[in-house]
Amino acid sequence: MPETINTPRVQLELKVERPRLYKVMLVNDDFTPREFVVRVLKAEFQLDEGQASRVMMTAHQRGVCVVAVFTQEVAETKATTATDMARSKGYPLLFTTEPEE
Ligand code: TYC
Repeated sequence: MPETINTPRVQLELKVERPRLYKVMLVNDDFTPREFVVRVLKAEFQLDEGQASRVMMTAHQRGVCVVAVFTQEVAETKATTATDMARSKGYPLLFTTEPEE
């Protein structure tokens, strides 16, 4: 008897979920110069001058602004690198991360 006859078959259904995305948030403060905020946004988040200025002004006026969304590790690394850039110049500028709804 050939073994291939009546061999039980199992259908495996593989479901791949999209990774949850995380927002990088820019937090306003009273001390970091506007031009420095714009410089960090351009350097770490590849924003152009206009985009960086709008994000900076939104945080300045509303207290906080979403910069961009990434997977968790990329978001956390970019937020840390950008915050460290400011610390190295003595500014209190802060970037945080939070999961998207
Ligand atoms: N509020 C700062 C100032 O007036 C500028 C600033 C904008 C700082 C946005 C942080 O996330 C920020 N110099």
